[in-house]
Formats: sequence, structure tokens, C-alpha cells
Amino acid sequence: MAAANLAPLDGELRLIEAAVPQPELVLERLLTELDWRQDTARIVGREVALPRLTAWYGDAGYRYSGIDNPPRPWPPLLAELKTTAERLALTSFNSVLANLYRNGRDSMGWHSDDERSLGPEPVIASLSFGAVRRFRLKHKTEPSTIALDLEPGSCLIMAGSLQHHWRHALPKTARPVGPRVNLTFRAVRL
Ligand SMILES: O=C(O)CCC(=O)C(=O)O
Repeated sequence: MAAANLAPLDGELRLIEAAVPQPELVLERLLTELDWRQDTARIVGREVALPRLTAWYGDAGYRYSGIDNPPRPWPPLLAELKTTAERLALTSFNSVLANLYRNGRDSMGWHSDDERSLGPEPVIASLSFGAVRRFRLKHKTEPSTIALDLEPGSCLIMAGSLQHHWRHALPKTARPVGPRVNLTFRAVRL
């Protein structure tokens, strides 16, 4: 983890550019080889489609926002990318949540990755492929914000107490953008 810490306080945020070679080829494979699904969330008693597709793989099951993800074997491409993420984050992962943002209308709302199953100070490595999208963070109690444009092939590492003190989001964009796939590698307690 040689990259500088971009978080001004309360946690670690490191961006490694060009971490994965030939990201455009990886994007094509992720789009066709992963088992993408449309999740829904229950909002005031109604099932609402999430504004993105998702795919979950891992040695452990994972539950977030009321969605159950049972254990699922690693496709070879994801196993290879997991090794890259582990080398950069200096830790081991046992699961990945893949997000597919089909266009600028797809997004991820403000949240922290703070489920109990991730432990108190989770290390999360996030690989990006496809369209450049802006990733935002805001501190929960201080007037501090961060904006990063995540390039294809980049690896963003969130660690230390970051999830405890900060929320993050991937907002919609009015710019005409193509698909983006994001892989967030996590260590879920078995
Ligand atoms: O797409 C991104 O870069 C953000 C993904 C994210 O926030 C998450 O999976 O928790």
C-alpha cells in the first residue's frame, strides 16, 4: 500500500492507478461472464429495483440491505482479480460484490460498508472498469468531502476506521457514459 492516504482524517483511502492491465478487455469479460441480476429493496412497503445490476461471489454468504447472497464459487477471472486486489491491499479477501452501472442513470446511494460481518475496521479493495465515474465521500460529523474520478483499471482501497467515520456514494451523472463495472473485494467473517 505505497499510495498516499487521501483521507484528511479518520481512516485510510488509497488510489492506485493502472492496477489492472488491459481494463477494456476485462470489462468485456465481466459483462458477459458474470451472472448479473436485478436486486430490489423494500422501501416504505414497496419492492423497488436498485439502480444497477449486481453479482456476488465468495466463500462466505453475505447479507446487506436485506439482500441475501449465498456462497458462490469464483469464476477464474474474478479469482485472478482477487489476487491482484490482495497484493495491492496487503490482505486476503473471501468475497466480492460486483456492481454494473449500465449508464449515467445507474448509481449507488450514500452508505458505509459497516455490516457487522465485515468487522470493525474492514479493508475493501474496489477495482473499476469501463466508464469513468465520480466517487464521493463525506465525513459523518466534520465538514469534509472527497471526490475521486475512478479510471478503468484503478484500485481504490478503503481501510482503517474509514467506514466508521465516512459515507460514500456513486452519484448519477447527466453526461452520456457507457457501462462501468466495479468490483469490491471484502473479507466477510465466516
Ligand atoms: O461503484 C463504486 O465505486 C462504489 C461501490 C460501493 O460503494 C459499494 O459496493 O459499496
